[in-house]
This record gives sequence, C-alpha cells and structure tokens, in this order.
Amino acid sequence: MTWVYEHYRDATAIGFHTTQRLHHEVSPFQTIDVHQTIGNGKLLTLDGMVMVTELDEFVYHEALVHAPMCLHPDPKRILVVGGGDGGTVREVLRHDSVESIELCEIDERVTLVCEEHFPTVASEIRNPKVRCRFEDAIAFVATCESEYDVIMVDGSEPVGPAEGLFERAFFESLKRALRPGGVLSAQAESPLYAPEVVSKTFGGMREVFQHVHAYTATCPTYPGGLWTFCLASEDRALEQMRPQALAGLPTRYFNPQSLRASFMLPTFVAELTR
Ligand code: SPD
Repeated sequence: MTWVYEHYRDATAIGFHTTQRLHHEVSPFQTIDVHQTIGNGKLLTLDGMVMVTELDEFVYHEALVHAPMCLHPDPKRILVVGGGDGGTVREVLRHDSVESIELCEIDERVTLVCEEHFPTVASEIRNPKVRCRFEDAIAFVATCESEYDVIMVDGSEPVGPAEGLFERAFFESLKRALRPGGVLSAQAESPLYAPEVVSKTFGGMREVFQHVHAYTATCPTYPGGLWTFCLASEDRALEQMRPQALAGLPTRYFNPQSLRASFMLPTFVAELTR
C-alpha cells in the first residue's frame, strides 16, 4: 500500500491511501495515472494533479454543469472544453432540452483511459448526441461564432496546456462562440491556495462579460476542499436562474436550495471575485 500525493502550488498536499496503480502512461500531452484507493474509489491524476475520484466527482460535475444549465431557459447546443473524463457530458445529458454536445479535449488518451477505468463517469461519452473532437480547445474555440447556448470550461489548473484557459483572450473567444443569451461556466480553482488565479480569472471575465457571478462547491479531494466556479453571460443575470429545472434530475449535490446557496459567498471569496 502506498500513499499518493498531489502537491498543490508549493503550499499544501492532499494524500490518498492506495492499494494498486491500475494504469500509468505518458501520452503526448501529459502523464496519466489511475490508482485504486482505499477510501475514495478510483483516482485519476494528470501530471500528478487530481482530476477525478469516484467518491466526490459528482460534486464538481454537478456544480460546473447545472448552474449554467439552470440559468439558460432552453439550452440546446452545448460545448464542453476539456472534460475528457466524461463527467461533465454525463451531467449535461440529464437535461432533456439538449440536442447536441461537442466535447473538445486535447488528449484522447484521457477519454479512452476513463472509459476503461471510470465507466460511471464516462458513461455517456458514446451517446449519439455527443461529438468528441480531440484537439486544442483554444484554437478550436477561436474559430467558433455564435454556436452554443452553454459552454463549460472543465480544464485542469493553469499549468502547461491549460494555462491559456485562464487568459482574457480565451474569454473573448468564448464570448464570440456563445449564441445570444448564451451562458458560460468555468472551474476557477482554490480560493484558499490559489487566490491570485481566482482573482485574475474573475478580473478577466468581468472585463469581457456583462454578468459575472462566483459560486462555490465543496470538493473534498481538491486541495483545500472549497472550490470556486465562475458563471458568466452577456445578457442573463442571476435573477433569471431557474432552480426548478433541477426537478426530477437524479442529482446528489444540487437541489434548488443548495444551487441558490452556492452563490452566497464567504466574505473572502466575495472579495477575491468582485
Ligand atoms: N486542480 C483540480 C482542478 C480540476 C479541474 N478539472 C477536473 C476534471 C473533471 N472533469
């Protein structure tokens, strides 16, 4: 038995007691590892950073997906940036209005490994409504104009290929890629250990979008636990949120009350993101 650690921002580390390494490879983009843990189900790391554990992946994926899907009144055409494990796609498909999803993930190996080792996360990746494009999302989104009702940015932290996902130029491309009335969500890292990333992300978003809101979720297997998300739109304010769109969905984290509550921010998060 071995302890596997993610060292985060040279400040902290989170450890997992593991029984077996189930997969290890170096793809053209990153190192991909899957471990069997004792208390967290299977664990996926990319370049040593925790992406998914079976224990709590639902928290992160529900937060990233259902906030924007409840803000848009009729989300039909969806883009997922990153998210090669398939958890975001799985949650999007819970909404009946959805007609098509494009998943733009740079590394096809992540998707293939997750189909093998995380069948409950990647369960909908072959759904006929889903089109996977394995390419650089920054270049792809730059070619899109008024195509999507909702875009979700499900990247890893801003190192290596994911660095550009936190830049203002990318936010401008995302805005162009949204249809009128479109809504964007993005994971925005730890407010405790990466306050400069959170504050730069929200600063950039506010320069580009009219309406920008921060919300949080508790993701125990990400460093610090408390995680920040960004909801942005040119023309939809938070008051238009329809938490009742969650009714009948088999969610485990969000219900209408906890969705609303996720936008009630601790003071230091409100200050970082304003
Ligand atoms: N530092 C962890 C940030 C993780 C963001 N993406 C996770 C991918 C899950 N679909």
